[in-house]
Amino acid sequence: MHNQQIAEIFDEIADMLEVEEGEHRFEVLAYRKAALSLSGLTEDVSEIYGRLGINGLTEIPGIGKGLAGKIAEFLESGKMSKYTAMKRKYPLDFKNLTRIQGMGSKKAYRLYKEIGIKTVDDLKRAAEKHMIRSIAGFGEKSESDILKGIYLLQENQGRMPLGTALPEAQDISRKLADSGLVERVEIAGSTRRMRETVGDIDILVTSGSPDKVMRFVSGISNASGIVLSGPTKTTIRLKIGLNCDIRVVSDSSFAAALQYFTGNKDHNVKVREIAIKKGYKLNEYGLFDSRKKNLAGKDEASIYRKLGMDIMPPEMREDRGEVELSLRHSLPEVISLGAIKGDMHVHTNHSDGVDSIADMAEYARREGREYIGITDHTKSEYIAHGMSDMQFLKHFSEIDKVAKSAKGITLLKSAEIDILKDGSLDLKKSTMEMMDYRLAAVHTSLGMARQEMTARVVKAMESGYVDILAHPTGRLVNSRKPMDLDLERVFQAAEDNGVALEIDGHPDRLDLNDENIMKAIKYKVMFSIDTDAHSKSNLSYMKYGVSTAMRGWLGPDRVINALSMEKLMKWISSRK
Ligand code: DGT
Ligand code: CA
Ligand code: CA
Repeated sequence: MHNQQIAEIFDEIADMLEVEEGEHRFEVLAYRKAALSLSGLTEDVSEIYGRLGINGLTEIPGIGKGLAGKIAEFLESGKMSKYTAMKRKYPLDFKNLTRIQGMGSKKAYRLYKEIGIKTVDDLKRAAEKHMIRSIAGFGEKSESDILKGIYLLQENQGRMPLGTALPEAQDISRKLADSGLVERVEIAGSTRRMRETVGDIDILVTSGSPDKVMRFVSGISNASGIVLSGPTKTTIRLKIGLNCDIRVVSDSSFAAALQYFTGNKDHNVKVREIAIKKGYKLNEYGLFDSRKKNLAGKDEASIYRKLGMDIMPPEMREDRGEVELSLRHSLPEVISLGAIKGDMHVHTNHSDGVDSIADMAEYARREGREYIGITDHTKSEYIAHGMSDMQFLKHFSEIDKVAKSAKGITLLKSAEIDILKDGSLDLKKSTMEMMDYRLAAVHTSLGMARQEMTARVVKAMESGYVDILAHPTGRLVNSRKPMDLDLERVFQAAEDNGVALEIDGHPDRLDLNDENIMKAIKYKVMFSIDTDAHSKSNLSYMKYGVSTAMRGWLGPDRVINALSMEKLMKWISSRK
């Protein structure tokens, strides 16, 4: 996939433009939007370009003629001259430096000018030697924050966010399926379990000619090298910076191999013990009885069945009690993608999204949604072009206008209201009363102390003007720790005030995460599983939210956007 690569280059150009004299505000924004749009795209830009040329590229939201030319240049030559030229002037690793919490491109550049810091390693060494605190504008606290941010990044090093790993795994699977060399292809491992980060991708195939499959994957364009190559297993190094194991298994072993390589390991160990107790042997080749006959059958379900168990979705296979419950046939029912009817968190080009209200509505309908709530930012989020009360009035009439002509989908008026430092909300009550429902979130002063931060969030929830608390902890996968919050108090406040907790399905967020969902379920609270989409293609992020909910064992009866439109409206008015 070139999309991610080009998106990263565009983001880095935006970083560099940001530190330029005179700030190229609109250019920066254009590059950021383009990066966002590319990273959410399901089809590889090289395929679009191959089929439709430059004109095809300009059809991508956020990509005009100029940027299309740059993409084409990169696809043709592997280089982008603008990037190369700017990089000469700014030889810093902006991409990784700006991943450190609180480190923007301007700060990074200042450190480069002052003491020549180019990489995260340089910065770490300098901070450990206390060289940062004496630089104007930094100080002791920011030095220790920088170090904390670096340690957090390094803890997760080597694990890739699911939002990058899954599209890559799907791309490789599709290429295998199209190769004509394989019969069955399945993604396994942590990617199939939809864990929020992935250590390596695992793919299983069946094939009559394993040697050809091994040769095929060695030459695949996703690979930057071969780590290991055997007759039935190849490990390739991917350009995105992750390994991928591709295994060829026989058709009669496929079900057992899929069960085995899906894991996780602790789940497997328990399932194998159950097999042993029944006098069987379970491994990646099959489920064998005492006469070595393979009983595994065609699919995983038949393996679990023969062991006296109910099958559970891969998302639940983490040895958190699912094996024991499955043996007693008392697994809880969990939400599934098919049960989702609406999306309560959607941005448009009225704030920091890429696409229009009408386009978002049309795409949401194609994704199978019956209703969506438009939740653009409020004025305090000025970087995201948040709107004032006045602007919201116009915005609402715009939504109403689109709603009239939109077919097969209902549009709801809402906003992602900023919870300000003192816990008050960023809009007038009269504006909030015009909405169908209200979603609120913390976006600023994320470093507040625990007591203060908890009081801030709880105060907002008690206002009577918050229906959904969006991305409750504020964490970002692999790059930002959750806010310091007393979550038990927040969950209690959600129960007391009838506020739904969001499971933000944006793969950078996944917030609440699986563990917090398990804790929150113990309270009488409802949940809202949303995409937080900033472009049409982001509307497909629902799968990440739903899988996170499944990993947290959330039942469909607890999800407001699994309700019909009428029941949702009842829920909203019941809490007014
Ligand atoms: P990752 O790659 O760290 O994100 O996590 P996984 O779960 O994909 O782990 P990986 O790639 O090492 O192995 C894939 C699956 O293979 C794992 O989930 C369970 C299975 N597996 C690996 N090693 C063992 C083992 O020693 N015993 C058993 N029973 N299963 C194993
Ligand atoms: Ca793996
Ligand atoms: Ca593996």
